[in-house]
Amino acid sequence: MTLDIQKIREDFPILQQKIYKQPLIYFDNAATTQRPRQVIDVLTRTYTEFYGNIHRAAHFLADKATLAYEETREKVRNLINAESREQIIFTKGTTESINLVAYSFGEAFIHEGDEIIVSEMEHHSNIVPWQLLAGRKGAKIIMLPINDEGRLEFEKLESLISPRTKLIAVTHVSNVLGTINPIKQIAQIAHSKNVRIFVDGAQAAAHLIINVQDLDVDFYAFSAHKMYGPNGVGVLYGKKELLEQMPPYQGGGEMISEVRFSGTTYNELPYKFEAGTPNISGVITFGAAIDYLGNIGIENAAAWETELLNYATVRLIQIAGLRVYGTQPGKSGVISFNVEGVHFFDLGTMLDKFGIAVRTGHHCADPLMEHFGIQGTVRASFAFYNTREEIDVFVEALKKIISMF
Ligand code: C6P
Repeated sequence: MTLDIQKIREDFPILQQKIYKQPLIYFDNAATTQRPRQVIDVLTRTYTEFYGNIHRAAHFLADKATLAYEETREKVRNLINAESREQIIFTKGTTESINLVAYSFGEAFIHEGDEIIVSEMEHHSNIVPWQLLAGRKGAKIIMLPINDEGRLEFEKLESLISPRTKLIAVTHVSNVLGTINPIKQIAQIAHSKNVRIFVDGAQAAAHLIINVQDLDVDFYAFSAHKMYGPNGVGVLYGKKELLEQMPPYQGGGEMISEVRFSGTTYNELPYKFEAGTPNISGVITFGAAIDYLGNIGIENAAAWETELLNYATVRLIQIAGLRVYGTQPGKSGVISFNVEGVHFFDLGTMLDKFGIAVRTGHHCADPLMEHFGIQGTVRASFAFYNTREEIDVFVEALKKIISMF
């Protein structure tokens, strides 16, 4: 299906404005996407029509809110083809999902001398929680390297796995390079050695069709705000046999079965991992974002984003002194680059004056920057509401800025 991009853009109020008197060009979608009216409306309706605390009260509003909250859980289950709704845990984002697993899986399964393999292209969120765990338990982090194309050297994986390896933590899509990792193959290798696999899907969930059963991953995490949904909502999927063996991450309301001073028993899945009042309006609104994305069609969105990526790449590499990082064929709609003689921060700041939003810096991926011997890059990341014309404006603005240096 060909998307009617102009019509789609009308759904996004924020895209209609001017920044410094220029039409906004929003190329920072890997950081966070914008929200369509259909999603914003549900947030408003939640607060104006059916807001109450979930799973607790006997009244109409609480019932309605509970129903809507649990409906989103079912939508997420369906979106990633999880076996059951008990395996869908709401968190506040990918980062919290990773910390939950690092703490709770770590408590149950990681012991002194154990090893955790983490790839070199990870976001800090998928490095630091494992380092904290390693520090607590006396475990070791082993790095799975990348090559200069920005591809994971996953053929080295087998030789890195030792009898002490317990888990591999890897991103599905790199937020800097756009590289899409062969998760299914990595999971096969891991499982053949009795190792578990955690996948950071923050940059994948809005761009790839995720089927956790087919990928056969043990854990999968993502954030709603990168999927045209609200911020402050994330998902953790986990295999049931593991989630059942893992202790709670946080204590509080809702995660208990019975509390006595002599001892407490815990609630069933997924509530065991959802302590306290969650982001009720956010989760309900996330349901609307999943519907919206479903109507667009993730494969349609991805096809258009790939067209934009290819178009931008062809135009950008013609600029003298411009180097693109991450050149793996078939990558996702993210393009990171530097221009010789111009600092990435200056490029980003001046692009902003043209109304163009990009991200600059290390993108929370210091080890990846170190691999390429750089401090940072400019990163343009596309969504289905971006256009070729925006890329033309972007490239021309970039050329003007470069000519000033
Ligand atoms: N990356 C970016 O500009 P949170 O913040 O919890 O929603 O997501 C963290 C995260 C984890 N993994 C990957 C691969 C990510 O890209 C991100 C978020 C944003 O690249 C903000 S730093």
